Amino acid sequence: MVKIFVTGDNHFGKKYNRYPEIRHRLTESRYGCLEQMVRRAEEEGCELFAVTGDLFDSCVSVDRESVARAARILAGFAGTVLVLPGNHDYYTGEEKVWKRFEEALAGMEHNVLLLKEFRPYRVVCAEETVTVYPAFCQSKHGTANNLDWIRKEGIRQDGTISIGMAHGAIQGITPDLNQSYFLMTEEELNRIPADLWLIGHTHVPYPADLREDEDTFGRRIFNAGTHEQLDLSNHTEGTCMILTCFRKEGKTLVGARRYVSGRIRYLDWQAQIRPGSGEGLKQTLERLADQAPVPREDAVIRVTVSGAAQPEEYEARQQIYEAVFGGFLFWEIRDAGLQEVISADRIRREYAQTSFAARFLEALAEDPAQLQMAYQLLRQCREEEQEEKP
Ligand SMILES: [Mn+2]
Repeated sequence: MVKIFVTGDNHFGKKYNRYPEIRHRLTESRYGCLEQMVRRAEEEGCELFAVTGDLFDSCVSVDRESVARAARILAGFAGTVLVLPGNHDYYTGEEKVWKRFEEALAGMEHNVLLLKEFRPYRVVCAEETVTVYPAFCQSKHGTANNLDWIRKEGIRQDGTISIGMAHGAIQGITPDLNQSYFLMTEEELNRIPADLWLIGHTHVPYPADLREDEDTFGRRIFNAGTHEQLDLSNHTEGTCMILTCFRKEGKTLVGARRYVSGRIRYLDWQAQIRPGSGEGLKQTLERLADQAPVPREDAVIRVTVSGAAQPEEYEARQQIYEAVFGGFLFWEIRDAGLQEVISADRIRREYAQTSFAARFLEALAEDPAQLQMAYQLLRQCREEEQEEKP
């Protein structure tokens, strides 16, 4: 038996330009999670720790200390670490990031294998020997994947556990509209008789339905996803996978579990304020805030607010946002779609009682949504009229 801890798309060195105020916290958290993952892998008795590409965010812009820090954490793993270059951190021999990585490793005791040649790598574990077939990237984009050498050379039938590792999009699983990310098909992977495939590039986990408390059998292709969510558009908790491989009567069985490794979450929320629903702006937002799946200090949120709020709440909306969301790591509000509830008082204040506008609006008083729309329309007309006046 051999156990493998699988991660990928870690993107160390990501600049977080969208969040300059909390950049430090976001960067630190990615390293903290990696430390936790190494500890967890050891507790689980994993002998291999596999990184399926994009350990680093860039080939050129990750500074020496940031690279060394990741190297140090990986070097601390008791077993063997397999590092596959991805498309963000591709390898041709010239890239700064890998020079820095290897220089850092040279100064420490370690068991890190940078998979930088298209050849089988053999790793001897306690009960099994493993042969790794790396299809790493040599550029940021590629129309063809790098599986060719494995197809040509073939998988050795020598009693070892064979692990294919590749970085790129998987047809039907990763969006790759221009087919520029080393696209592979599952069928293509299945035709190569490796015991299992560890794939990187897709930031969400595949298979998506692995359990945390129980092994799932029968799958051969695994993509762990990023270890900590990267931004609002990336819908994941931040996960890794723990695989247990057994040899039984000449066959290899693989049990797979997921492990939630991420701490910081990016949450994109929508709040619709409905006058007459009995729940105002503050209450609606508080209810939303209470649904955060992680402690507030670990959540980056964006809230899009629409509908209509009572005048007092509308007036004080900025204070309400601060009071409700102040405890979050970062919050931003989009409330261009939020309006003020139109009261009869207000209509009387703004329009002469006998005017068409006032009568029109009062006729809609029973239907707040319609009234809201009509009021907005009339206000627009008035504004346009005023603009046209010289
Ligand atoms: Mn990638």
